[in-house]
Amino acid sequence: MRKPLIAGNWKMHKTVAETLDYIRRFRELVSGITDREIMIAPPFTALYAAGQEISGTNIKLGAQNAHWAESGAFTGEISPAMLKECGVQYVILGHSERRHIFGETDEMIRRRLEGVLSAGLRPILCIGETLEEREAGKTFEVLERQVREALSGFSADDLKVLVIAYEPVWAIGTGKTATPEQAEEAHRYVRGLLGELFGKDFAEKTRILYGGSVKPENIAELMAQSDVDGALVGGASLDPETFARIVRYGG
Ligand code: G2H
Repeated sequence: MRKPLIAGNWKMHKTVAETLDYIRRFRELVSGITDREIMIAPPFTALYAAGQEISGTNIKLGAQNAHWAESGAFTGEISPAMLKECGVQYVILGHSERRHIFGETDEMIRRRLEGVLSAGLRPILCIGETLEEREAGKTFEVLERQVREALSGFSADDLKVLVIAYEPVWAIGTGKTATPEQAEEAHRYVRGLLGELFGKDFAEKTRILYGGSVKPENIAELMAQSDVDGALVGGASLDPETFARIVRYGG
């Protein structure tokens, strides 16, 4: 059984003070929930304070990226070891904003993934096609390339803690959610590919989240799909009440 993971990606939002205020409200709203994992990924600057504030709660901490090296001359980057010290457990990698705005390549994402795994952290590998690619009938081809390249050189054992997030680029921050059927079709494809690459058992155990304009109104129908194991939520995770409604879907 795959335990659902509902993860909030705050992107470049919230100061330390705003983060602490959010957590104080949010932890009350989700206390007692144990049948699904809950994660928030504030910006780097708020991670340490967030880690202190959520300690002892059922909320896990995520980061929005990580460099591959432990330390070094990499101005502007943050290492997995630094994140771990803040209490981070999950690291989002290869988000489409990193790929498309900041030029991250599949190879860079593979290296970041390696660094995250070596530090004992759990990567959430984001993949997804653009509108142009979907309309050209290349969705599966793009997903295959992104998965194969990011995961090349790793074994099923290395990737035990891997989470994948399918985020169609055309659905991100646009208010346009993939239909549950479109999400399921892509998730099923990715699970099949994981089976081919790492075996059926691995594929059955690996969680695949959906991301792209998830909100309280559409989470339940997305989660009702058999291959959707959670959500990576951007805009709708910024307000504690709204995100708590998403976390509590179906209940
Ligand atoms: C996709 C998602 C979170 P939003 O980027 O990763 O953002 O829910 O705002 O579409």
